[in-house]
Amino acid sequence: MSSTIASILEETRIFEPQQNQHANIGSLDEYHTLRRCFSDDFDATWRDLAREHLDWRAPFTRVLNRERAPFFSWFEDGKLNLSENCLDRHIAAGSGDRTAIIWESEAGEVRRISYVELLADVCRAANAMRELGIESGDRVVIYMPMIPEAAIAMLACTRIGAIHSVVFGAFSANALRERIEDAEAKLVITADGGGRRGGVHALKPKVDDALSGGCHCIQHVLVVRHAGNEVGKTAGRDIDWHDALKVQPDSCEALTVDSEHPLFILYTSGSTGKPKGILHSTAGYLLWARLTMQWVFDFQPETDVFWCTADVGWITGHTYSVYGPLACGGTTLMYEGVPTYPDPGRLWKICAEHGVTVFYTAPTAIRALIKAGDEWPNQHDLSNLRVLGTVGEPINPEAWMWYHNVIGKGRCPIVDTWWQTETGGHMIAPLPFATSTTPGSATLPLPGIDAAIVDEQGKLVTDSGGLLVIRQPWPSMLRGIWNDDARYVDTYWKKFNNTFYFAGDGARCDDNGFFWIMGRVDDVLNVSGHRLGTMEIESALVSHDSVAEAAVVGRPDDIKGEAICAFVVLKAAWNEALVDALRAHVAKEIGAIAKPDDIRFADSLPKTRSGKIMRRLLRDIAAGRDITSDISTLEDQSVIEKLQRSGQG
Ligand code: 7RM
Repeated sequence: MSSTIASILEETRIFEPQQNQHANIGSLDEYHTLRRCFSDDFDATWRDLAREHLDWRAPFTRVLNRERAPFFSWFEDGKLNLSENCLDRHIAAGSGDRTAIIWESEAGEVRRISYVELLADVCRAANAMRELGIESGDRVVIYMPMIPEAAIAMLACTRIGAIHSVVFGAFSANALRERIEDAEAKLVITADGGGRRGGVHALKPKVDDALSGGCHCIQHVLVVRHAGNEVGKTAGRDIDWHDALKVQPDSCEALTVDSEHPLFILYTSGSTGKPKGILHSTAGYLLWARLTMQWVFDFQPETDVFWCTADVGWITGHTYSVYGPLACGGTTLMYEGVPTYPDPGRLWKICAEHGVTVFYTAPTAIRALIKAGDEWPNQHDLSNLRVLGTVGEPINPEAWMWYHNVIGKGRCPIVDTWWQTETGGHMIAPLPFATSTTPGSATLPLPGIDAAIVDEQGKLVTDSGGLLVIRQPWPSMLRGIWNDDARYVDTYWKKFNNTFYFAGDGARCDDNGFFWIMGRVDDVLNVSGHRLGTMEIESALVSHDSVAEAAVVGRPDDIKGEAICAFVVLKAAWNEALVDALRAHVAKEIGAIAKPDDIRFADSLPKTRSGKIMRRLLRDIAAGRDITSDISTLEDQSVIEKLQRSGQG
């Protein structure tokens, strides 16, 4: 058990919610009433919410179809367009001049884009894509820095029914190629580069590299000029985004699609080597993005300035940097740069300058900023903040208390939100003016979400830890894994006979019914809130010429939550240069975020007699802990001592 989890379990402080008459959900009674609506009539409650919160081109006739469980469909026969719900709808309601996106670059440049301007750009981009032959259902890969064009490209896809797949800019050319090929994308939208730590992070060269090694499905590459770095141009394939858009009309008829029309694919790590293409569909995802904005962030589109620091390459960036705020007609802030540039006060300076009211970030960022010292936030006026959120990993009570006192000055509720790429939006989280909070607990399942903790047999557990499951479908649930129905069933449903969704997390429920998330129970690591598969990193390592075998585990890290520790068996003799070479190799195969923090060399890996790598044992060794696992099945007992020594010096 990590030190974070240990301190969480001893936590007893409780913070009562403040009174707020203007809150969207202003009391625990209201929360329970809404929950009761779902337990009284699940379908009718979802039906009413979907009718009220989305703009439909044609009404749906059926709320939830369970006939093909665990493949579910929601709001069948309903027709709508997502970009119309996020843009045209607010303009028609008179909010066209409201700022949709505030963007700030690392160098301090600021752009403010109104709903009217955003719609015009989305339409031009949609028209340009249509001219390039992109049709409804085609896949478009977006590989961009955090600039408004990333959001414009996403919305433009939805305008014409194309399915986007955003690939995080820090992923390598090889990782990009793998995703393009799996999705069989026709188009890549990228930029020359992005601003990072005062320099330029070049993206287009990585696209060139990815495409040179395959990706025959790609017909065109649209390139946004942004960072000003020199990039090559392949005639006939590469097209300048600005040139393509400026000749297009600023209106574009939105394609009417079915509720279940695929909206996007987002690759995420699982417990096998190959990333999974998580598939989301239109209406259900959009409904939940909007509702959770209103419930969990108490979002008030007329007055709030919402800032989610996540990159659009992650689900958090999809739902809470782009779709959630825009579905509500509010203002979202995008920052292109690192949180500590030019100094550790940067995030707080942005909050002060743009009057951010709701701020959402990851515990890892909070921990890094605590280390920098209180003088940084204290230099800035944070009085506009009213709700604070965290996501991505368990938050340790020390970080929670600092966030509460130093950033929120004791007056902002903290919403610790548990959810996943697969869930599309928040699942377990406090409502800021209704739920009492306690450091380290994500508190209660949202209305409509039937979360529970069960044992390996699927039996409810009450007073101890167990596996987190969701017992009823919800509208923003994943619809499958792209091109891999069997893996969808195997990963999420098989464990409990196709009746419960298995999240892959361990959790515990306390006497108040509050949920405490304990972390992954599978071979998925959470490094700085980024999800990485151990096998993914292992396959990257063994693809290096010198490596015979590798095992990767996590070990606790004060800042990152988890650090990556690799145990490597070499084919040939060891030499000093290998550590750097292997780290660089992993960066090339996956991306810098997957570089092992520790590499330990060994003669062999600890295995059971049936040949399974004993990961729990490796985790103890990586953390420098006493060995807690049963080693009686270990084939060769002498490897333990050698492995322990491998970390010294
Ligand atoms: C949104 C996101 C999902 C995994 C999930 C958990 C962990 C996320 C919390 C959390 C404790 C939280 N999507 N996780 N939120 N653990 N408390 N509030 O992160 O697909 O990238 O990762 O992240 O293990 O299964 S994700």
